[in-house]
Amino acid sequence: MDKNKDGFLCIDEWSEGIDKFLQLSDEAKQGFFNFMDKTNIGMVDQLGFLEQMKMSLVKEEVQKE
Ligand SMILES: [Ca+2]
Repeated sequence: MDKNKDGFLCIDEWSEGIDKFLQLSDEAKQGFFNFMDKTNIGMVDQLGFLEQMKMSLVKEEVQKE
């Protein structure tokens, strides 16, 4: 995902990476990117993203809440 190995995902890296997990429209990907970009730097922390993906997958399996 992180092509230039800076530890962050820009929107292009993000968009390409998301395609491997989910089928989303460009608008949805942009919205999700903005949601994950908590510091508004135009980049998403790759580890934070992978954690989120893991957590959401676990949540879907467990369905406790
Ligand atoms: Ca990068």
